[in-house]
Parts: sequence; C-alpha cells; structure tokens
Amino acid sequence: MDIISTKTQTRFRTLVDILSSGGQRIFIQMHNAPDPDSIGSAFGLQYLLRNAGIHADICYRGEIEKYSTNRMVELLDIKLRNIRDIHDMTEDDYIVLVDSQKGNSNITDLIGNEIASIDHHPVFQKIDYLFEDIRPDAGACSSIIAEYFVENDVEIPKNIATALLCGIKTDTLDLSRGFSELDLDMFCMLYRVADIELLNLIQLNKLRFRDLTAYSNAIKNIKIYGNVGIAYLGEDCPDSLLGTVSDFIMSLKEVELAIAYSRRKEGVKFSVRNETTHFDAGKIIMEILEGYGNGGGHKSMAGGFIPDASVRETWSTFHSFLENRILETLDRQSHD
Ligand SMILES: [Mn+2]
Repeated sequence: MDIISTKTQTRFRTLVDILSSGGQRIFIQMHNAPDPDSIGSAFGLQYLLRNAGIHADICYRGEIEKYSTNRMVELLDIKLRNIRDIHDMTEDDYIVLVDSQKGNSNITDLIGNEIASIDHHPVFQKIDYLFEDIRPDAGACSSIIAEYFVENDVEIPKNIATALLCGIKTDTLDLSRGFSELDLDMFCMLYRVADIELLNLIQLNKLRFRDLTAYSNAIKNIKIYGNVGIAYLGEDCPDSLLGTVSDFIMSLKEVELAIAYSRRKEGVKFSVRNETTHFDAGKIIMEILEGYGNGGGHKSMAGGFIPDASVRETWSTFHSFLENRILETLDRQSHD
C-alpha cells in the first residue's frame, strides 16, 4: 500500500505554516447543513491542527438536519459552533473550508477570510486561496484528511477515526459509489482504529417518523421514463433528506438516474443520483438549470437550486415544464 507521498505531506505542512504565521484566529468552516463527511473532515483537521499547536473552531451555518448526523456529533462529542452564536468573527480571521469551496451555493460567505479549501468537489469558480487541496477524484473529503494523518505520522484517536469513517461511508454509500483507491485505503486504515460498535449505533436509526412524508411523496409522485426516475418530494424537504430519498429512488431496479426536488420558500432544491456510465449527474443538473438557477457536482451525485424569483412557470405547470427540460437535456447529452 503506497500512500506515503511527500507531495501531500508538504501540503499539510504548508497549511500549518500559513496558519501559524500571522497570529489570526482560525475557523474551520463546513458547508451549510453539514453532513457526516464535512463534520468528520472538520473534526479530523481540528485535531491535526491542535497537534501542530494551532487552535481552530469548527463553524457552520444552518442546521444539522439528519437524526443520525446529530447522533454522530453527540456520541463522538464533536464541538461545533453555529454561526448564529459567533458574534465576534472579523475579516482578519482565517477560514479553512472543508468539503466545500468559496462561491458554492451550499456555503455562506462569512465575514472571515477564506484562505484555504480542502475539498473533493469539482472546481466551478477559481479562487486564489493561500492553500488548496482539492481532489475531485476522492469519494470523500474525510479520506483526504485521513491521509494527512498517515502522511504526517500522527496517531489517529479512536473517535476521530470513527468520525472520518462515518464521512467516507456516507459519501460513498458504503463504498458503493464514486470511490477511489484513496477512499479504499483510508477506509481500511480507519476501520482498524474506529469504534465499530459506536459506528453501528450511530447508523442504527437513520430516519425519524416525520421524514416519512418525503418518502411517501416520492412514492406517490415518482415518474419513470426508461431508466430515469423523477420525483417531487413536496414542500420543505431538508437538503440531507433530499439526498437520502434520491438514494431510495435509486434503489428501484428500474432506475439508474434519479432526480428529486422539493419546493422551499426561497426556491426549488434538486438532488441527482446517477449510476449509468454515459451520463454525469453534475453536467446534467447544470444544463437542466441553465438560465434558471445553478447546479453541479460529481458524476454519481449532484445538487442544484432555482431561486424562487427565477421560477417563471406557475407552480402547477412547473412539474411538466421541468420534466420536459430534463428529458430534453438527457436526450442531448446522450448524443454528446
Ligand atoms: Mn463530501
């Protein structure tokens, strides 16, 4: 197993050098409504920095929506700070983004200075960070952080290993989608250290009773066109649940590409899942929403958003308008 690369070792040391040079306050910012991968990444990075003598607070905007993610935070005793409780951040403070990049629709631009990004999403906007480690091939940001431990010879505590493992398991759906060699290597390494009993406890209850509304809407509203499933999940389905329900739609034998969406006060949110070899979820949603909103992501999973002001159709005609756009886009992209 060759996972020692001096190149990345230099990267983490570079980050430490940058962060320790100016005496700024350091925040690790996760994307809004953080998921296990962003939490695991932030938790791991916070430990590594502390180990290098640097204090950093983990912050985020929005709510942790999923029951199991809240359990993860609680059982692993992860200290996270909601931005609404931080009143003294200044523009001199340094922000290290994990599992996200500046300018993405799922991350709020806080007053601090985003000087670094560690992420595994494709780059849509080139930002001049002081430090960046962006690897779209990685299935989880947690794998990148786990590699920092290996490369820098830092012993990994049990609770950190468990958190990072949660991150990899969630983003790669238990190593069943969009994973790389790095994810495999890190999964094995972490698995030997992690508290598997606790991990099982975290994953035991994935749903709350109230989540069933989104599932029942999916079942009621799903339309199948060939191997494509499109489902309206009703109003106000939280982001994380939107993803889980599109995974659920994907579990249908007939479906290889799923598009789920929900209407919110501020606009329409989309989640896309793909297991075909010829389509790319990120490219599909980008093209579907072009001129209306924005979307993007990986080949196997992506998301998107149309602001309310850009919904030009009435809501009753929106569904068929959207379906047409989806089918046209798929038709176009299948000929590319
Ligand atoms: Mn992630």
